[in-house]
Amino acid sequence: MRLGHANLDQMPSSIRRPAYDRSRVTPGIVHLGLGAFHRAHQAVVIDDCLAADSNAWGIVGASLRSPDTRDALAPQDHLYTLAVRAAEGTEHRIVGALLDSVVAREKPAALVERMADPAIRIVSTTVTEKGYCHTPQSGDLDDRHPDVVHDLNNIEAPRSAPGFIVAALARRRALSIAPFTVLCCDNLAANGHTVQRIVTQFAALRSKELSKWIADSTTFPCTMVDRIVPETTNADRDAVAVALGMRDAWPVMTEPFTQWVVEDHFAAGRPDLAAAGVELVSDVKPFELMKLRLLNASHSALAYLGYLAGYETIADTMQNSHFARLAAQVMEQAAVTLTMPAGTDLAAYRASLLKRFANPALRHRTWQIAMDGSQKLPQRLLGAIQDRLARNLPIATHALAVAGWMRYVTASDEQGRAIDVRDPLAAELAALAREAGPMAERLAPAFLGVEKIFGPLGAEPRLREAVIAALRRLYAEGARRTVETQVSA
Ligand code: CS2
Repeated sequence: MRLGHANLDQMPSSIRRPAYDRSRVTPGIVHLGLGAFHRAHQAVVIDDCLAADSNAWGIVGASLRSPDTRDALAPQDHLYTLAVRAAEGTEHRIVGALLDSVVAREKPAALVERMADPAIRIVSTTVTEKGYCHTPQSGDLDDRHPDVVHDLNNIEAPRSAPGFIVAALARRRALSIAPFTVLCCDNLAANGHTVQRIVTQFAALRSKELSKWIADSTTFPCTMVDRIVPETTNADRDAVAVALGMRDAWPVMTEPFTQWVVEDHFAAGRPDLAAAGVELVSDVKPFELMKLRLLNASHSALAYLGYLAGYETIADTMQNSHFARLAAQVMEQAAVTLTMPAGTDLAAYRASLLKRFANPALRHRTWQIAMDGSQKLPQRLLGAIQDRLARNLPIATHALAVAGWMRYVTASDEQGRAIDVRDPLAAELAALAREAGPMAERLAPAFLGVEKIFGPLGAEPRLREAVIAALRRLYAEGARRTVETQVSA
């Protein structure tokens, strides 16, 4: 039996189901990037909103490239399972907020059309860091990005997220339809402002008037989104089938913790997010930086060094007390670079992160987090390094994480086996690594010279020295011994 509307009452009564009449829900949100993260985070909040509030905020999800999610969810009425995993056990819930899905590559014009529908008042995004076609270091649109070049010449049938947003806003403007709010839910620094800059820069390449209209009438609230969502495996699918008594082709796995902090700045209304536990604030930036520099930075440090040390998951890596201490140190050292609103308890936040990372029920692979490092390093590690250097504070811990990334993207592990490096700059980085050879003195400066990632910081002698020292140890002793000797447990 397959999960679907008609079978909802056949599953065990302990499983929570949509507490509202789905047939009365209408779409109010188009979401770009229909991955597991969206389905375990924003869509669950919207599911709560639909139960508590109006029927007008259902979600139409768009996958920009792959048809896989649509193919899995369409035959089950876009219902799916959220499996919340803790050491004590798993709770299952069926989420109903997703009403329909579109594969952008198949029918780009149809997606633009949907986004231009006056009923759509929010377009939210989780397209990962690289999906914004920008230079992470500067936050500007990369106007030579192949998708941007394509979209500027084919605005009726775009490919990229900024292309779809600009095409749909242009259409709304032409039809005198008020714009939607653009709600970025990716881990970019100042994500709303950054996406606003990217979108208005993109629009300006088509028309100055359009760009001005967007700048004047659309809003791009910043958001801090947080929930750990490992990739779903076939073993997860089997476990969910046992719990439900029926198959779900694409359930999503997550942890109990969830947090969404949003700037309350919506151009065309919003659901009652506060009723669903969202924190609405006037300035998200401090929370975003806190999350990027504490959670995501230490996650990346554990991912690169943990992978090199032979650990498959974050929880496995955390079992080694030296690696757990390394994560704690990255957090402590980043914390002093933050200015938080009064009442923020950073020590409690750090402690909760360490507990979340150690959750043995989540199999979050180091390899998954290691992806796209070139797009992640600036906001996770480099900003904190810059701030610490400005205060003459030591940077050895952060430099070790950066060196771990360098060692990882050479694409050859400590046993000489190939690493499947997924990164838009993978080929460029591998070529630099080949040219430099396995020598810290050559490799570190070559990587630090990649302007798109490091910018002017790459020329900073104190960073260069610290990264060379760390990379030398990684080559000489391996990641495990380096962490075990450099970081006391
Ligand atoms: C992770 C994040 O994959 C990664 O890079 O650091 O996806 C992380 O799990 C989330 O941001 C947690 O909210």
